[in-house]
Amino acid sequence: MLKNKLVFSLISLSLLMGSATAMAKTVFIASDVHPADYPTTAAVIHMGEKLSQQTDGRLSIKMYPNGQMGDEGATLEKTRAGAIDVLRVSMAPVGGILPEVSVFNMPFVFRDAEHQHHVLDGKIGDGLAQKITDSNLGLVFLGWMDAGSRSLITRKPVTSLADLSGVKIRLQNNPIGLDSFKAMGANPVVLPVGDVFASLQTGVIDAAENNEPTFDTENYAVAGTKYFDMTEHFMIPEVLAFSKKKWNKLSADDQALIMKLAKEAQAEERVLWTQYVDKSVSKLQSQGVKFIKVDKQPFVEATAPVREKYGKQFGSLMQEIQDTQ
Ligand code: BDP
Repeated sequence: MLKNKLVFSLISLSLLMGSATAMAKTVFIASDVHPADYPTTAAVIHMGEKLSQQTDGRLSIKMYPNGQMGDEGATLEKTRAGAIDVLRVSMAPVGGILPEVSVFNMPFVFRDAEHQHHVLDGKIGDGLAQKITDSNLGLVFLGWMDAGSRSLITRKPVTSLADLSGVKIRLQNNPIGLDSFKAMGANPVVLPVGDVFASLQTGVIDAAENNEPTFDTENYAVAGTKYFDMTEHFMIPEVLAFSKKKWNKLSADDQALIMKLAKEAQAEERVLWTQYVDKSVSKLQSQGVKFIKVDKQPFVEATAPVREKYGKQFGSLMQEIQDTQ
């Protein structure tokens, strides 16, 4: 009788412990300013699904899209502080805080997407990734994501520097970006991406600059900017990062798994990106947006002093990027 009782309590104890371990679930909080179907967000959501499958639900990712956790400046701070675990953010604000990794924010630094991929996938990309992780930013670099190239989003067509003169244009928070637009004769204003639509509508700004997907999802055509003037002045990659505070508490196996899945998310996002650009271009065209071919040469020349001024702080990196085939 006593023996039976003992066996019974041992069984219930182990059941209890079993369920206690099963309940030790960790949900990582992820943030993106873009909607859930945007390439960056979709790739991280899928990464979370795979993480959950591969750990039997022990680890998972809960995505807060649409800037629910704040604008990029705020989410960067929250990730540094450990309140957000997984952050997808533009390299522009990252370079704003950590100037030594800001080389990718330089105007006309990449020739095209293929050139950019070769740089990111090679030793230059790896070196900057390592610098982000090793810095006091409080981030662990997980991967790069595509954001294509940025062009002008205007009310009137812009094909020359004269057309851009004095135009109040919204920029991300990065000194290289601001100096580039000053050098091109515009009047740049820093605003979070979420404030651009209202600022266009109320006339606080005349113009924006971005890639086709953000032009589409942020609804700038509805706010009256119907021209996409294809200067392709910036090609700023996206960064996927983990909060160092949380990262340091994970086991080496979990870190390795997250790293592996992040690399898969990076590759997946590249595919999603090209598809989404096509979809956005069709949608923008149906909204009456005109895509304007621009002779880039005058814009390249106007921004030469910016490459000169900031280039020095990156040592030989500018040259190494140009030399990358
Ligand atoms: C988009 C980037 C996003 C930035 C936004 C911006 O994907 O990370 O917040 O531009 O202009 O292309 O702020």
